[in-house]
Amino acid sequence: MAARKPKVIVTRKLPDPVETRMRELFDTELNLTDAPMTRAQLSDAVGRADVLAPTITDKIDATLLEKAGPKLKLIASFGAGVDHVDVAAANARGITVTNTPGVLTEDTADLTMALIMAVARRIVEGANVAQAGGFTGWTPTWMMGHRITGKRLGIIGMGRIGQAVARRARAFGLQIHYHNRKPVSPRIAEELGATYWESLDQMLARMDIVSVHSPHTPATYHLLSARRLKLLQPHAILINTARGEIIDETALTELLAQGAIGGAGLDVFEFEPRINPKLLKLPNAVLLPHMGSATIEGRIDMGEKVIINIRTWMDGHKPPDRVIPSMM
Ligand code: 8YV
Repeated sequence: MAARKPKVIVTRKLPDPVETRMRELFDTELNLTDAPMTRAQLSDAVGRADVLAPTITDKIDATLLEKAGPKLKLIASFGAGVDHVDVAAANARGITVTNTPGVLTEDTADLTMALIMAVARRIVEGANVAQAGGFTGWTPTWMMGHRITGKRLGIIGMGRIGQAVARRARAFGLQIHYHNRKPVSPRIAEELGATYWESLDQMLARMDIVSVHSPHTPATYHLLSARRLKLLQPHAILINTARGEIIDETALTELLAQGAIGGAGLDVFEFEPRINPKLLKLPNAVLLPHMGSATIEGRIDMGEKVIINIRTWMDGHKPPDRVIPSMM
């Protein structure tokens, strides 16, 4: 890498300390308005930058990458998921792709537990009543939800976040089950008291709560299809803080409306930011606007990782968080 500072184009507004440091280290162009870049602006950016620092709201597909200039060598994405980047197409052009794993694990796991509690204990419904001045006095049978302790939690995808959820859930007295491409190590399985299910279908039919923690890849698109969703027990609660595309949202909405599934806690949506209008009206669905990693600490740590990846590349080394297509 030449001594000059690389041109880094950041597509969205990042936390101030991250942006300031990026300006110190690189020839950084910031997005001061925070409006998502249009396709034309993204094309221009990939044409001019040495490094693009995008987020989930930027679709970096093969067609866009055809506009990449010869200088573009690194896409340092701000976020763990990389389903918005065609990593294979980037790699084919000699462009390295990095992400920010690890630093949003605990925050996402916390939000997952919050959604489990919110759905099972009807927290949003209750808060809405109280805040609207509708609390007219305690009654023995009003606002009853379901006990968490002693129930079975089925985790789909036992990577970092799945395991962080399992640790928390165990402390809440939940029995941990999981489906993953392969079992976790015996040490982790023992620590979590986790039961492995090779067959997702078998696991789904037995769980009280199911939580999704896989990446979105062609293999996990609609992993929870209409057929699989119908395997859930009528009292089951489905949680998704991973990616909306993993669940057939239309089928889920229908099944929730029919009472064939007990409830859902969703932080992500299939056609984000659009949410199925029918889903918006369901009292047994708690919906959040993709907030899994939205802590000040987490977002600064994510920015730090972006900086470390760019800096390492700039110094002629392999960035630590390279995304290898076979790992996805
Ligand atoms: C990020 C996420 O905030 O990291 C991820 O995969 O889903 C979010 O929590 C988002 O991706 C930022 O680009």
